Amino acid sequence: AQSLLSLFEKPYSEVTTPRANESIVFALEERPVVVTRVGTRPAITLPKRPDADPSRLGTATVVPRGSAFSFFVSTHRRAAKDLCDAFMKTTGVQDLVQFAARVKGVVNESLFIYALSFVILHKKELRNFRLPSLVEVFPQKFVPVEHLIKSQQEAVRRDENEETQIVIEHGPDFSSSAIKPEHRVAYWREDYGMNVHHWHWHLVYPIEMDLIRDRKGEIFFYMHQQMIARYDMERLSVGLRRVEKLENWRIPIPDGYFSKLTVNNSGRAWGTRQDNTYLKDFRRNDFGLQPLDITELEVWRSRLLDAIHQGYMKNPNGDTIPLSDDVTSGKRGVDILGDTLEADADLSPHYQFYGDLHNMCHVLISFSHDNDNAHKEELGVLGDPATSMRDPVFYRLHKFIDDVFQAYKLTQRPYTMEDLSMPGVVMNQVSVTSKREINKLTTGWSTRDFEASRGIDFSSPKPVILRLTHLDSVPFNYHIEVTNTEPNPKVVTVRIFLAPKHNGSGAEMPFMEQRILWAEMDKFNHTLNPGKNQIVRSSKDSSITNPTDFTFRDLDSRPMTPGTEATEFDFCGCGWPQHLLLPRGKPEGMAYQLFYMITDFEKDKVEQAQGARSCANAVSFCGVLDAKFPDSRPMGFPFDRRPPPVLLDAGVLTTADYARLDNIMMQDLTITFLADKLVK
Ligand code: CUO
Repeated sequence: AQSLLSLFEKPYSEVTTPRANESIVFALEERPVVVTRVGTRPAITLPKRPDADPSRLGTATVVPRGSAFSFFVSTHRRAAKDLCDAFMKTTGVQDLVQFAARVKGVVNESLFIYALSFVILHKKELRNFRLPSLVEVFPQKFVPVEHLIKSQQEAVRRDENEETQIVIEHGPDFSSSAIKPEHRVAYWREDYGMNVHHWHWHLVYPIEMDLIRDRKGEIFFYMHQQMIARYDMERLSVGLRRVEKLENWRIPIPDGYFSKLTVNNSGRAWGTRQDNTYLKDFRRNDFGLQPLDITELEVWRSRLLDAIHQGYMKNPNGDTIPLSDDVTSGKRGVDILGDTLEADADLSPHYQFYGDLHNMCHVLISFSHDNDNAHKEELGVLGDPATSMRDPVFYRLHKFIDDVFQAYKLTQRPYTMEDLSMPGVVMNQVSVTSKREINKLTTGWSTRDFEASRGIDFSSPKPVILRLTHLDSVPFNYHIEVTNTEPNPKVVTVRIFLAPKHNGSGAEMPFMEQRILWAEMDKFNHTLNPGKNQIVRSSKDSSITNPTDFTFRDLDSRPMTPGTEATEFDFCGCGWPQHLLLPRGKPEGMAYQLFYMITDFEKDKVEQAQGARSCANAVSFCGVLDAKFPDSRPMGFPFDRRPPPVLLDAGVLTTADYARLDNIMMQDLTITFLADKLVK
């Protein structure tokens, strides 16, 4: 198990052993493989064996080593599938480790880590193996290279007996100045945890991988919609307007982006984008892709919008595929739309016709600085899920994508009062408490240490620490008092959402404006006894968060026992970072609202096959591995649709009008940002 973990270390170094005779170990099938971390001793490359024969790897080698690997590029997806297939065919942990150790020096480094992570999630015997944090595997995807190089030089200069550790500090103000307003949210866009989450999300919901993931298209819509809602909350916290969709691809993109990150260890930089860059027709021939014009993107978009407004798609045989979220069997319309728009060539009803809109938008924007390879420049950060959320254009693109989904959602019938209410349940009181304060929450800064020397060879015998500053919040509890007016216990689902109380102009929002700002905070089941019930729920148990991603050191101290099945499984890293559960708020305090809703678990529940492994965290964003999504309602319920006409008839409708129902309640609260280190 240890050697499997070691394969994640130093992706840009050859697989090496410190002593020549250790390479013999690799030739003996029955012996465990020892892949030792490289110290200061000279490295020795392993001999190639026949089973590392490139013919077993399919197209996996088409992605050049040392360059970017992009899951948004179809040829790279094919390469990933071929490598994952080869890894999946290995028999047992030892075989995987031996094979992977040989492949490591042959295929693209990011692709290698992707495929190794994929196989760990999907191979039964590896189910309780946890992935190390991507921050430690690829520090250069999180921290500007100049900081890393400085410490590399320091490490070389260091006396062997020097006791103090080398610490690279990286904070929210390192990569941009205050000149451009967009940089006010840089601390959030460049947050390591959020970018790690996005990488993991695309790993657990990959496209074209021969995997059956329940409601994959729908969760693509929902998870990304929620990220936009949270981005908007963050923007309002720092006095910016809500993000505007990128829908006119013929005018310049006002905001540029310069990540200062590198793709590999040799200093190859990610592509950058100047302010006011035009999108250009794709004309590169180094990716195995056909040329693609912006016109084509526009045609795909109008076909998708036609389908949405007609209420159906057509497959290549001309059959009609109806799009509706009210289905009793088969896929919801939003699920089909997600697969078509993302797009997944295997699941789109007609990939040739509806195209590859979202993926190719990522690609065209990523290459707007060098669309024809004239400058031999690398892909921009938008091309890699581990870095794409750093760039402001990510949110403008995904706001556009979300708008297409919302256009669809508005064609659906509104929920009825029956859909929204739950007879026999009355919510009496709700509040949040944090450090004895009621309805007052606090955010500030915290730091987290990673070992950069796990991912990069600093030629240092001691660990090189990477200390990242990030937004954080003081934990809190929800208190809910509910009366069950019926004589029997009842299982219910509690749904909690957060939104800003005011829009960018400082006004309270009508329902339709606030609707897409509601961010899920938690969703859980609870059994209500007859009479009054007090529910206390910790913010740490949120349905969207992953409390921590494991460092190598954490994993070193909790070795995996191969073959044993974990009872609970946490998807090895997928989940919104706990430290970003709350938006920043303002130093003077900012008004937010919490929305609480109780629904009948009898209506929400989903029959699962026996033995479905539960994802311990972040079920709402990451689902359950090899099982159905555990909530039968459309994702985003009850905010995914227009309000019921009966409520609308009552006049100007706000979310508060929903709270007239007995099973729904709202509560105002304040979030205060202390521009200082947080004391939890
Ligand atoms: Cu996650 Cu576009 O799907 O980045």
